Amino acid sequence: MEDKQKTTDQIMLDKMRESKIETMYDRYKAQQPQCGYGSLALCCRHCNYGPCNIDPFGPGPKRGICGADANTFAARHFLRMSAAGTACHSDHGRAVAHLLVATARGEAPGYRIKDVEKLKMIAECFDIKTKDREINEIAEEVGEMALMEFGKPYGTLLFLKRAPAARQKIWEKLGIASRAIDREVTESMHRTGMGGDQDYRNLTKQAMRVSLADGWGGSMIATELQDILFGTPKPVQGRANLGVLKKDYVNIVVHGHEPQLAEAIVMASTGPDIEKAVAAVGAKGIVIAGLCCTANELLVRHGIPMAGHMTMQEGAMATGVVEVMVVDIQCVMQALAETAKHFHTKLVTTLSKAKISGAEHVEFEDENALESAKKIILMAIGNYKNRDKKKVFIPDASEPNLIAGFSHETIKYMLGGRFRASYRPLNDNIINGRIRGVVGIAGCTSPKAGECTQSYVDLAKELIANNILVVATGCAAGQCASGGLMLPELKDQCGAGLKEVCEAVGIPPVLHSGACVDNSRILIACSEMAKEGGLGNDISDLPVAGACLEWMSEKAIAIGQFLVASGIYTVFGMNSPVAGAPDLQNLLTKELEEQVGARWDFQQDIKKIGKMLMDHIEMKREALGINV
Ligand code: NFS
Ligand code: SF4
Repeated sequence: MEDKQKTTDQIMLDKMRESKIETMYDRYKAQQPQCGYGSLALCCRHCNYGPCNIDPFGPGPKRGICGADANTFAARHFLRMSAAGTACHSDHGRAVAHLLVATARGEAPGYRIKDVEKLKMIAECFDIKTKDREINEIAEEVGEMALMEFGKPYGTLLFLKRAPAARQKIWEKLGIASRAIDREVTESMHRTGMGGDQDYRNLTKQAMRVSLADGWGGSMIATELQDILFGTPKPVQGRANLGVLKKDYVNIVVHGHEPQLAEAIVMASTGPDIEKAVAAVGAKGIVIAGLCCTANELLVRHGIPMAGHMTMQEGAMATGVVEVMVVDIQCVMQALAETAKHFHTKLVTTLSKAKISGAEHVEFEDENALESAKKIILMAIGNYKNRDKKKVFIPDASEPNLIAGFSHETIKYMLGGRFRASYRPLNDNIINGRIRGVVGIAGCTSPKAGECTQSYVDLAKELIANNILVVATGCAAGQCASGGLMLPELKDQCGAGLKEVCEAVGIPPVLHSGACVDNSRILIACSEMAKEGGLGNDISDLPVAGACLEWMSEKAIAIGQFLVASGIYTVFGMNSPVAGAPDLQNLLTKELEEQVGARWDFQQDIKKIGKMLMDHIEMKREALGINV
């Protein structure tokens, strides 16, 4: 294959192989064959009687030492994954709430309230008075109220009220309306311990309740409070690919998830002293680029370039031009410490809750964020001289320009017009069939799916060609961004109806809506579409669906489960997380439909997923009587 046809990550991977630098693909190979019990969720080590295994096929044991069966094994595992995913997004949300309070109190130098309108809207959601009050006073109360959502002893989460009334009734009837976020996570751990909850249906209900505490709790708090602090995303131009890193510049790559770190790095990267320091080392300037969800956060709010998604992190370092890779938490591979040894790159951790052996640590707190950020920037500038020019290799692939920044507010505004922003026009375009439906693609990239795949790009292309609007988040969005899919010109690859809408409104057919916590934006968009009328009265009536092709993180499971519990049919690629428990698999992929009006599907062959999503959308259209 000519280099030109190869993706940047493939070019980089080839180069790393040539340079004998180990990658995740090597380690993936070394892990083969992966444990069959684990792959089927038939391994339990929740107590020291174990580890226990269940033999799915042969004459071996069908129960653990305590008597737990395959469904219990898999359901406990599934619930723990949901709880862990919820904990990740929610602990992130908590950090943002703390920052909002600190900012309001003037204790977080550099940060400020950027979106007052959203602050007031969230205050109203929380029943906080806004009239005749100082902005900072409102912000402090909003932050504190958000913090209470984690541990309040009574009642259910306040954001659940943002769902359509019909949806709220379903949650109440099933007893899955989430209570305090920490309570749901703790209870999930409690129930999955040895001798706890041992009914797979009951365990799966808790998986819904804890995941709803993610989507409508921790993730939504993260998204909304970040918008208040850093601005609600609006369409913005950006660039993506390893090509955003520049030879003659000091390159700082920000990797991880919580945008407060990246925002501080951006704030601290300008000013006369920094310029002087850069000039003194002979560099032309500073490039800040993002990786993983930090990249998504920076891209949708500021148009700051994205170096890549999950499976590109080692490759980004192997360009040899990264002076500092600064990380916070989640999806940061320990392998980076080893990759860094081949280069002059410094790997810098910033949170006391996430250190990596071999990395340098610069502690990052709300109160000293700017100072720490400056220290890291000066460290990068100082490290520029240590770069080994012989090792520099930036894949010469194009770096597509793109448009990102489609919050649900923006989608509403762009489609609905300046004066009466609403989802009416989107609903109308769905009803008249120009747009068949909407698919949210979310989640990770994985070596299990193949080497440097373009699976999300292929899926998005298939969907838009069939007049389905695509909303992307997380690493799925990252892959679509580097695949050049977020350009208005892409309308030419759309079906006629979607093309017409994209042309009239000036949006690309694949909308970048942010990081994984921003899947909460999809929940709000769907709620508003349902409330707008004409497409039923609940999220489960809408011709919409969700897909994650290459899931990796426990966070992806929590997302899938809250999408389903919110009424959105969701397909995951590769292996089912509960494959060894046929009854549980049946519950997730069939029975849940009766409970929550939506279900999971798992499909090994990711090429088949496009058709599954489209069939679902047509089925919903038919039920609505709009099969035009
Ligand atoms: Ni989502 Fe973001 Fe990417 Fe997967 Fe990891 S970065 S929070 S978990 S790998 S999409
Ligand atoms: Fe085995 Fe039961 Fe203990 Fe799990 S909880 S390790 S199945 S005895």
